[in-house]
Amino acid sequence: MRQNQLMLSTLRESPGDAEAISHQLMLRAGYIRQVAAGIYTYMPLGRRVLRKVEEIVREEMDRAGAQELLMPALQPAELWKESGRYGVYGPELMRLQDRHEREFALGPTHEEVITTLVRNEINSYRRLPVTLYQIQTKFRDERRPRFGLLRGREFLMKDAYSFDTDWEGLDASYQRMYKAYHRIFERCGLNFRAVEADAGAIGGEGGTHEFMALADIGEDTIAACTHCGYSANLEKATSRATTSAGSQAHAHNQAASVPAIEKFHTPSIRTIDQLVQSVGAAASDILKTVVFVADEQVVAVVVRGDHEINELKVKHYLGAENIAIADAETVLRLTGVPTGFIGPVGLTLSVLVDQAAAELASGIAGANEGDYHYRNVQPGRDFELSRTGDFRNAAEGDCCPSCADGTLQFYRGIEVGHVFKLGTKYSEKLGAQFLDAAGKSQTMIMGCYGIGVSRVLSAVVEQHYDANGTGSSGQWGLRLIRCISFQSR
Ligand code: 9G3
Repeated sequence: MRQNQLMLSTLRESPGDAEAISHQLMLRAGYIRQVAAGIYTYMPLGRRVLRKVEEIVREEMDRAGAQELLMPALQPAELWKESGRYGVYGPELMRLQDRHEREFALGPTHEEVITTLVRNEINSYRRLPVTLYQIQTKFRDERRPRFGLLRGREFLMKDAYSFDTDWEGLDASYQRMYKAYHRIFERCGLNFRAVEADAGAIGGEGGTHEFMALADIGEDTIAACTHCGYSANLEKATSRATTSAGSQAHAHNQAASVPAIEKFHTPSIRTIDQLVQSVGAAASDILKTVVFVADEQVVAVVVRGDHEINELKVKHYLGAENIAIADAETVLRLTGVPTGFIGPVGLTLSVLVDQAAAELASGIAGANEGDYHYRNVQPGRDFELSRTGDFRNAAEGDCCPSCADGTLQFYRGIEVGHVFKLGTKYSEKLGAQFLDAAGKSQTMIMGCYGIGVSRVLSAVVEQHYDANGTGSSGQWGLRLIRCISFQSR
C-alpha cells in the first residue's frame, strides 16, 4: 500500500469542543472521525491501533485459560426482566422494538446473556470452572458523552465471566484475570495502578479492583500510599485522620476539662469558611452537619469541618438504593432549622458521626437555631455517638490505613479495567445451578472482568503524546502505532 493511497486525512486544527488532548490528537491525526455524539468511525490508522490492543488482550486472555466467544449486542428485554435490572437502569439502557414490537436492548454489558447461556449448557461440576470472554461493542446512552473515546455511547469492551463451583475457585479465577490484566496494561505501555474499588450497582459479595491509567484527564481520584502498596479509589479509600488543631493544642485535654457548651450569636454565618473567618477557629475544630435523604430515611451526617462527606459510604452504611443531600426546604420543614445552623446537639434526626469528628476533644457546631452556634461541644457528652463510622473521603496527607509510615497522595486516573467477584448475584436470579459430586444442586459462583479496549487507545495517547505531538501528527501517529506494536511483539 503506498502511503498516498492510505485513507488518511489530517487536520491542522481540532474542533473546538475537543477538550482532551487524546481526543484532539486522534481527530487531527486522522485516527477517528465522529459520526454523532459519542459515536465514532475508526479510520484505518485508528483501526490498526485498536486491533493491536485487541490482539494483546486476546493473547493474554487465552494464556489465562479463558475461552473466546461472541454474544449478540441485541438482547431480548425478557432476560433483563428476569434479572430484575430492566427497571433499574433508566435512559442509559438503549431500548428498541423489533418489527413485531417485541422489546430489546442494545447490550451495555452481558451478565444476563452469559449466565443464561451457561445455565442452559452446563449442569455438572465436572465442566467447571470455566471463564468465557468476548471483545464486543457495548452501548450506553451516556447523558454527556465527551473526551472522544474516553466516554462514548458505543465502545469496544472485552468482557469476561468466570463460573466456579465454590468461593476458592472464584478466588483462583479472579487472581488469574488480575494477573492477566497486569500483563495486558504493561504490554500496552500504560502507567497504571490496580486500586481497591466500590462494586457499585453491579453489586456482588466479593472484592473488586479497578485498573487506573494515571492521567490528569481521568474522572476518578485514586488515593495511594507514599510508602506501601495501598491504593484505592477515593470512593472507597480509608485513612487515619491527622489530629485536629484543637486536639493538638489541648493535647493534655481530658473530657472533664472541657467547659459546658455555650451558645453564641453568629448572625448570617452559615458556612465553615465564614465561621473560620469570624470565630477564628480551625476548620478541623468545627462539626459540620449535613442532612441526607436516603431512600425514605432522613439522616444527619457529622464530619469534621476540614473533611468531605463520602455519600457512597453513607449509602452503603444505611443499605440505601439512592441518596441525596436534603434541600433547605426539607431541612426546615423537618427540623425547623434554617440552612447553616444545623448541628448534632439536640437534633431530632438520626445522626451518623464520622470517626474523626467523634474523636474531637471539643468543637463548634450549629445550635439548631437561626444565627446561633455552640462552642465547647463534646462528642459523646453533648450528643450521641451510637452511630459512628467512616463517612468521609480520605484526605490527601492522611496517614495510610495499612502501614504506619506512609501518607496518602491523590492521583487522577482513567478506569481502563474493572474486575469483580460477583458471587451468586446473577446465578441465583437466573438459575445457573450445577450438580456437585454428591449429586446436590448448587449455585455457580461468578466473577466478571471488563477492559475498555477503545478507551485504552485514549489512555495511551494521554500518557504518551509529547510536547510537539500536535505538530507532526503523522509522526505522532506512527509513534503511537510503534508504541503499541512494540509492546505486542
Ligand atoms: C446497564 C447500563 C450501564 C451499566 C450497566 C448496566 C455498568 C452495568 C456494570 C458492569 C459490570 C461489569 C461485565 C464487564 C465488566 C463490568 N454500566 N455496569 O451493569 F444496563 Cl445502561 O458492566 N460487566
